[in-house]
Amino acid sequence: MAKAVIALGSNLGDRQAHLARALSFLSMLGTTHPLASSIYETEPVGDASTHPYFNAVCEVETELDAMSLLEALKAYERDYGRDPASPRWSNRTIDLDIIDYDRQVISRQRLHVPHPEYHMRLFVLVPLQEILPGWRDVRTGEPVDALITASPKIEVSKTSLKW
Ligand code: A4P
Ligand code: MG
Repeated sequence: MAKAVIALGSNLGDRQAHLARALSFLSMLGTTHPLASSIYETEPVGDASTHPYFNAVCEVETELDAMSLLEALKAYERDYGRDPASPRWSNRTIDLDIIDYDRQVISRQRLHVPHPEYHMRLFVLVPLQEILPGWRDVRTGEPVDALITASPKIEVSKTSLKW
């Protein structure tokens, strides 16, 4: 059994519904109910993203190996509206990124874990800190609080929206 941390993001359409549906999907991949953060509204990062995002992070326990988990997430993204040909960082109904897989370091062509940019992204770090306040980067050992302090500042607001 592995513990995986997954970041969810949506900035098109009914963003809350997209996140909620993705969380139900993730709970089916896992063996227990995912540990989910609050839903945050966040300022878009990157020139190709123009609308504010809803972001969240969850931890799932799964029997899938890392590549099978990636395949499952990509298949879900394909089914729920992302055009795989759209440019990187563009607006999207749902984005599911693997932030961590069982505290492993994985460098394969299609999968990099920890996610290569998560430590610079407040829209991942703030919800991550909410669910796993003792989190440390697996490579550097830096605590999540220090990553937050060092990360480029963007607006991140916790909402009171329910899953
Ligand atoms: N890939 C490699 N490692 C991973 C991993 N750990 N998790 C590969 C998931 N995928 C991984 O990803 C492109 C390829 O990365 C995949 O085929 C997979 O094999 P993608 O999800 O298809 O494309 P993408 O989402 O456009 O790229 P990426 O790098 O995931 O983009 P980001 O970094 O997620 O940027 N602003 C705010 N406020 N909130 C956001 O959520 N998101 C983005 C998207 C931009 N700005 C944002 C947000
Ligand atoms: Mg992605």
